[in-house]
Amino acid sequence: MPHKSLTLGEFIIEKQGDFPYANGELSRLINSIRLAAKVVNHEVNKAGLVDITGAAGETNVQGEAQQKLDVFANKTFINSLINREIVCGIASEENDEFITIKGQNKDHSNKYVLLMDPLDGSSNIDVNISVGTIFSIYRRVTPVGTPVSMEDFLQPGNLQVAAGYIIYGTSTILVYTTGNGVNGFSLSPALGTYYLSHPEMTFPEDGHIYSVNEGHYLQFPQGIKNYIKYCQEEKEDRPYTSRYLGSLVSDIHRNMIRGGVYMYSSSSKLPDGKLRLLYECNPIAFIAEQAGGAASDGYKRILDIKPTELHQRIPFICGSKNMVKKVEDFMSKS
Ligand code: AHM
Ligand code: MG
Repeated sequence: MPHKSLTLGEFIIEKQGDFPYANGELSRLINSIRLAAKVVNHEVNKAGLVDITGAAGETNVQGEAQQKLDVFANKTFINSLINREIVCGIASEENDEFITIKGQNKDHSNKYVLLMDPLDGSSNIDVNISVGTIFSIYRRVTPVGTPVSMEDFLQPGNLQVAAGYIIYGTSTILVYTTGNGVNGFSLSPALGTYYLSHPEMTFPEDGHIYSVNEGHYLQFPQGIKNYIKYCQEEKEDRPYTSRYLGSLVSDIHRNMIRGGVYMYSSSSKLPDGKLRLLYECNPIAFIAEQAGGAASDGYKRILDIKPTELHQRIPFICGSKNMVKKVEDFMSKS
C-alpha cells in the first residue's frame, strides 16, 4: 500500500487539530463527500453495462442537457449531506437555486455551505473519458440559527475553508485542500478504502503542456491567440505539447503532476468563457494555489473576484505559476 498505508479516514483525524475552532464538523463534511464519491464511482464504473449513460431528458439551469449520471451524482451528494445534517446549505451546478438545510436540532445551526459541480465533464461519460466532482466549502457569513441566504454562497474564493475534486478515471482519486497544502488519495477498488497516494502535491513552476479547445482559436482574444502561437514556436524548450480532454479535473490533474496551463478564456461566442466561478473555478484555483500554481481570469487572480451570481461564468487560466503569468503578460500587451 502507498505511503505507509495511511487512509483518508486516518488522515482526516490526524489533521483535525490544524483548525483552531474545529469541532469535527468540517471533518465529518469531508467524510460525507468521500462516501458519496464511492457511490458515484460505483455507478460511473457501470456505465455501458446498465442504462445509465446518455441524456436524462431534462436541461439544467444553464440550458445544458442533463446526463443521467449528472442527475444521479447530484442526488447522491445532496442526500449524503442532508442525511448527515452537516451543512446549512448546498448550491449545485444542477440546481437553479441553493438548497437550505436544517441542522440536527432543526435549527439551522450548521456552519458550512457547500458548492459543487457533482459531475463535471459529463458529456465524456458516453465515450469512457474521465469525469469528476468538484466541491468548495465556506463558513457561512449569516448568523448561525438563521436560514442561509445568497450572501453565504457569493463569497470570494479566498474565503474558502476547503476545496477538492474527485476524478473517476483509470483510478479514482480524491484530491483536497483545507488551506494547508494539497493531498491526493486513491481509492482501492478491492477494499473500498482511499489511501494517501499523492502527498503534498505541487504544481511545477514551469511546464510544457498547454490545454485549450483550439477549435475556438479564431474566436479567442488576441492575447490568447498570441500565447498559443508562442507555445507553438520552435524556440528554446518550445514547441510545447498540446493536451486537452475537455474534462476540467482531468486536464488540471495531469497539468499539476506534469506542469502545464489550462485555458478556457473568453471568446467572441462566449464573452465570459464557459466555466462557472463558484463551483468550478474557485475550488480548482484554491487547490492550484495551495499546490504552488496560479489561477487568473487573464488579468487578475480568480480567488479575489467578488461573485455576483450563483451560476456566474468567468474566463479561467490555471496552471503552473510562470505559465499563467506569461498568459497574463500576453493579455495585457494586446
Ligand atoms: P460541464 O460542467 O457542462 O461538464 O462543462 C465543463 C467542462 C469542463 O470540464 C471542460 O474543461 C470544458 O467543459 C470543456 O468544454 P469544451 O467542450 O467547450 O471544450
Ligand atoms: Mg461542470
